[in-house]
Amino acid sequence: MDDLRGKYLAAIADAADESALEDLRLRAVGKKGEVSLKMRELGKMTPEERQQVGPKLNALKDEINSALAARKAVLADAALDERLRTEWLDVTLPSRTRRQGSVHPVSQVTEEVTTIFADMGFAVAEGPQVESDWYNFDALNIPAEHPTRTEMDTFYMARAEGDDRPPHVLRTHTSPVQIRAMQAQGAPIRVIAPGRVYRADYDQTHTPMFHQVEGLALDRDISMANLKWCLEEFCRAFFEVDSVELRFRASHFPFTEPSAEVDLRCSWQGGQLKVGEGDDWMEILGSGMVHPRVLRAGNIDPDEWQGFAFGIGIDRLAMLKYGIPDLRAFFDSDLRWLRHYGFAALDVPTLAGGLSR
Ligand code: 2NL
Repeated sequence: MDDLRGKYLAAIADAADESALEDLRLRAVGKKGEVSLKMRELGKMTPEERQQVGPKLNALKDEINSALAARKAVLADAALDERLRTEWLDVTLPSRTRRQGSVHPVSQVTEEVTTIFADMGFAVAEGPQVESDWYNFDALNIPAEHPTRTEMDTFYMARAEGDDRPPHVLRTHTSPVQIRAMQAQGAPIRVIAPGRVYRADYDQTHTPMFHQVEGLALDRDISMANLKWCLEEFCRAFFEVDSVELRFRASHFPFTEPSAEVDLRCSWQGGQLKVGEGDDWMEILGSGMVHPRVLRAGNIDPDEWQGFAFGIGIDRLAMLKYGIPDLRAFFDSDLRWLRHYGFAALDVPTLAGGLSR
């Protein structure tokens, strides 16, 4: 027993790491360890021998276990000391030079548009980008057989196997946000809904994700005249010119009646856009008087309330105002592009302080 004690206590004191310790533990007091085997021999002894040897073996086992625990603590301390010695940090070193972030032109223009309409009393509404087909299509008087509903034009979400309900879609416009706003607030109402929209289209002038702002104003006697003033005022403020001229062209959308596409008088001299002068007309948005069926979808009585709605492409506005030639570069996340076209983070657009500088 003294040999065992001497052998294991010395080995434990010498163990270099935790795995060596575990090895020793198994060899000494593990199920088939030397001390455990000796304990099994107790069964063959006489009661007198057993009374003598048993307590000594138990004491030896306790002694070895204590030595194991003590050595383990010493090794852990040493490991921590080693980490503290090697993993240090000089907190007095100067920090990394600050990189200036920038505001994306889409965010900048969204802020500008929001600021202008907020000044006219429009609140900002938000809603989900994954919509039910009812909010995206039915509520907007877009019939089941309408071509925009096909997988050619719209991104459909997958349904679980065996789920036969109509699939959700990635919203193709922010109109569903306004349907939800009508249901939640009722009339009168003035909201704009800026945000991401999705259509299955990719070429020189289309990206599958782009940005739109829609506007909606409902009251008892809102007319096309109010729409025209609102849009003129918007264009004047947005393009930062003293006067603008708009041209309303008859058009057709399922959700408005009558409907009009709106052109802005401009000139293009040497690739430079000038708004409010010249002999060119540039289409900038679609609009109209909200269709009675769409009002009903928003739980609003069309015999009592009426109003206008419009939709503007934000990305195109950004290209026009800031002279950005290629739409696809908008979503490449190229830092050189962002530094070139981005805006200083703290230049928040305000009507009093100027929209852009
Ligand atoms: C376009 C056309 C438009 C609307 C969007 C709208 C929304 C509701 C009710 C009625 Cl809730 N209309 N939105 C109306 C007319 C045109 O967008 O060409 N946008 C770039």
